[in-house]
Amino acid sequence: MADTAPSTQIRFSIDGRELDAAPGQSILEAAQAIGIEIPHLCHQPGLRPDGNCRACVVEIEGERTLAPSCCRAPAPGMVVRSTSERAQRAQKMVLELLSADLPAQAQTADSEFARWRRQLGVDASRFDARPPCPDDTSHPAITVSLDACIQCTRCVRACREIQVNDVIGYAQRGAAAHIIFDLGDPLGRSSCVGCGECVQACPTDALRVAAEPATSAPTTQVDSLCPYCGVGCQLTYHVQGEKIVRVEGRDGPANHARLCVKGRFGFDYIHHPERLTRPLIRREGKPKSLDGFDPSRPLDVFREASWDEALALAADGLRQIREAHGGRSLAGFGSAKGSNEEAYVFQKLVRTGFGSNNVDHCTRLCHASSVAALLEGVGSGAVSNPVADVADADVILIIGANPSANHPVAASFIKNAVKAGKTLIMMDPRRTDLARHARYFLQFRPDSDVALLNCLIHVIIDEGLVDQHFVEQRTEDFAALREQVADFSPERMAPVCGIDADTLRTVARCYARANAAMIFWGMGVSQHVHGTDNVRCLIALALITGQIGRPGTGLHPLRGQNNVQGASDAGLIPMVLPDYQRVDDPAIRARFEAAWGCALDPVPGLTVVEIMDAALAGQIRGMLIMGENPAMSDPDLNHARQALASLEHLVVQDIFLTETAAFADVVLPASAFPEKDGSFTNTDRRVQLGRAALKPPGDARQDLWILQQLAMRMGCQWPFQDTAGVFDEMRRLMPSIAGIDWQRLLREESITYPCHSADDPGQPILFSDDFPTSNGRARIVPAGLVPAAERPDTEYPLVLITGRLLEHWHTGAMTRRATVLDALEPDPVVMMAPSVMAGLGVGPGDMVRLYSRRGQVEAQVRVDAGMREGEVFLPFCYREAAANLLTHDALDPWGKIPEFKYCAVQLEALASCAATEAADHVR
Ligand SMILES: Nc1nc2c(c(=O)[nH]1)N[C@H]1C(S)=C(S)[C@@H](COP(=O)(O)OP(=O)(O)OC[C@H]3O[C@@H](n4cnc5c(=O)[nH]c(N)nc54)[C@H](O)[C@@H]3O)O[C@H]1N2
Ligand SMILES: Nc1nc2c(c(=O)[nH]1)N[C@H]1C(S)=C(S)[C@@H](COP(=O)(O)OP(=O)(O)OC[C@H]3O[C@@H](n4cnc5c(=O)[nH]c(N)nc54)[C@H](O)[C@@H]3O)O[C@H]1N2
Ligand SMILES: [Mo]
Repeated sequence: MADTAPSTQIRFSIDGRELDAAPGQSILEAAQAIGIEIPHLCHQPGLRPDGNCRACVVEIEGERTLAPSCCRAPAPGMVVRSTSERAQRAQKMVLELLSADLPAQAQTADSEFARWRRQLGVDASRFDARPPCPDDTSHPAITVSLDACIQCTRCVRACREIQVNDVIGYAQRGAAAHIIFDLGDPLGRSSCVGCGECVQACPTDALRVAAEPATSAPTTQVDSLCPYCGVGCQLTYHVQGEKIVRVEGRDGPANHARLCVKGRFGFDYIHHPERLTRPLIRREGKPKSLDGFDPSRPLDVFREASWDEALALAADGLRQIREAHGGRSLAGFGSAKGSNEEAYVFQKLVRTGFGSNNVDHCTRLCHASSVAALLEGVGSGAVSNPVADVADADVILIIGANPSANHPVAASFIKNAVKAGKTLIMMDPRRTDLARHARYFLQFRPDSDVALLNCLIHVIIDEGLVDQHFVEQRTEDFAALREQVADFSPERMAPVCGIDADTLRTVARCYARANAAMIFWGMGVSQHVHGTDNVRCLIALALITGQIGRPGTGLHPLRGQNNVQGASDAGLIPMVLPDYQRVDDPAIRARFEAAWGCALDPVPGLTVVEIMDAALAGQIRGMLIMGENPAMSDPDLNHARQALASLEHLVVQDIFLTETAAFADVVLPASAFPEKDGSFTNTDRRVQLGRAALKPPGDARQDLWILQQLAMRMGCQWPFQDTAGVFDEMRRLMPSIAGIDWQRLLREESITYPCHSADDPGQPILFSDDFPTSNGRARIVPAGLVPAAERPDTEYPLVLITGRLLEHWHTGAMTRRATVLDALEPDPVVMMAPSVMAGLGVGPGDMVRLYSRRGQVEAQVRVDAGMREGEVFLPFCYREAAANLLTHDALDPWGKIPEFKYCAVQLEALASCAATEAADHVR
């Protein structure tokens, strides 16, 4: 060993053993690396060493005092003793002193602290205890027992330095010192976002999971992933009997053991009493409607059936329509919450069993415009660089995204980067949490992205900040861009986008001059009738400045669902087969026809909103919808629900009786995320493994099994034995994952594609040499100004922005059935600026009615100083106030994405509505 150790290693000895420490390693860490455990409490891997508890003291030869090994660096030749009598006496004394204050339950708990006490043989303490203090149970997820706190400050560092939420602080001095939340508030009334990083850090259970059962029954641990967003956090489920009792972050490449409130506390939806456990068939004569529909009373509308009966009915209905009207009269919505294998099998079922390309999924409502612009510009629709690259960036630009709420763990790495000195630029009509970390926050007018971005491009060209070499060598059509943006001077654009000319210049320079600058964007960019144009501008910005193809640069559309990247890759898209291979390319089609043994429809299929329109027009007659809830998530719901109701035959495969299931003829109860094995692809293009921790409840079945049963009954003969078998077929047809096989995935847990061969480590950063376009160059596509489809007017004077809340997932199907999440955000709210409230004469908590030309909803007012005047924000997760009753289905012509982020509404205080109604009544 000694010969091979690099010279930078520091050789020393501990407890008689020679060892090498890497530069920067503490004595404690070096000892741990060779299996010597020194007691420690305030030290936690990943947290800055603090050295406050002194449980880890060791004796160093030649030194008079003991040294804390967690923050002491070894020196060459140092002789350290961690188990000498003197060191151990001190370690034990620390534990005994700390034990004195602990309440009884903390003495016996299975905490890290209790384990150290047992290990060192410290039982009862000889010292006087502090007077006990009552638990703080104000937070639905986390219980605080301050008397079990040993002031190790791990929670403070976890909250401030890891998650950068700055909720936990340290108050007073000496014996009175204690942790506080905000200014000494109860946790439940503080600004805590419930990420639970403090719970994971606490060694004494002073901060603990509120709902965790006190029983000491054995738990099994299953390594898996988070089922919510595209960040792709790795986690471990702790299972007791048939229940998940706790979730812990795992050290995955995308999360490094961090989680957010949903990933940590939002998993008990799977145990909700409304879980579907038996196949359901609509009762004769029950109207397809949401009026009076109650998901807790399925038998009002449906009757239970055996799998045989339900599957036969489901498949027969579809087959009859296919036989009578052709494959193009059927359509399927697959799921971005399912695995890659499920998505692949779903699109194969539609393409070979239904007989058309009418297969789509929520990507259409999400980043369809981004993907359209990216494929056109750089030849690949996925991100160019992973989130983790923020550590290599100098400038981070975020536009139209709210990562603190929607990609919270990614947001924590962005905040870490800002703390490390990187410059954050944020652009959004709404000031969201992350904006307080931004050097430049541009609260511009919604709908004016092209004006804003073209202006930045104008400044960059005007001031000679273009990367000429990059533009000449790697791109085409720069001249057209120069011409297009000539009129977009800061002075002309300032009034259009609401940002002053100086700021526009400063920000353009900041981005262009950075050594490495990275762009993230979200739905605020993509969900517009000019979504594709918005993204064209972002691509142009990166291309003309050469901010792409290197670490810390590039384009990152933050992907939403946990597997929207993978579902798209697997072919849940009407124009392309798996791996974005066009269905209208005869050579590609021939390849798939040979592999699948049947003829394929050469015509690209319809998209989500087009399918709804076609259903209403009688052209689409039958549908299979798996793991999507369009009766809540589609725009203009009155129209979409009418379309669903008009289908001759609708099969819904879900885990709950959703609003969409209310229109179903057959409902098939499926497996939830923690009940299945499968691969999932995160926003960074990392393919990762989800593992089953539980069996589906009752008679619910695996999604993959259900899809294959339907396929078989529609005449498909498939050879799949298991999930791995499906993946194997996928990799043979998808060049970008050809190098990933199931065994490798099991071994490595996370592999980034493109990965072409078994020895390809995967490519996290794309485009370093060329672009995957026909000539290897990126195409610069200029964009002009296109207004939103429905602008405010005197009748509907306000702009409605729809979006998300941290605690809820989309249509609420899962999170409103998760105890903690629903307790945190139980009621429909609409956010608005104080001035809008004053204008209406309403206060926080008052009810208002929102109207658009298409529908109306009622919600509670929430004051949001981050909103601009003239705009209101409504989350779309509440079925009793479904935001999409108000939105409209105007589409972006390229991405076919609806304009969820902009329509015109009117607001009325409900008290005054009531008064008007009463007056009407009297008349
Ligand atoms: N908690 C939670 N997390 C989620 C989800 C969830 O439902 N809940 N969903 C997941 C999914 S699928 C997705 S796609 C992502 C979405 O994540 P985000 O893209 O962050 O989502 P949104 O909240 O819809 O919108 C982002 C921002 O767009 C801004 N915006 C509105 N109009 C405009 C405009 O004209 N221009 C610009 N530039 N910005 C505008 C809004 O003010 C808002 O801050 O989140 C994922 N993560
Ligand atoms: N107004 C407005 N509307 C929007 C948006 C917006 O910003 N504003 N955003 C749009 C965007 S970006 C998106 S991505 C869409 C999302 O729209 P959807 O995908 O329709 O919304 P989810 O609520 O995520 O639906 C997921 C469904 O899958 C079910 N499910 C969960 N896990 C499983 C599983 O393992 N198996 C099966 N079979 N089912 C499962 C859930 O119960 C739920 O019914 O919404 C879009 N709609
Ligand atoms: Mo999304």
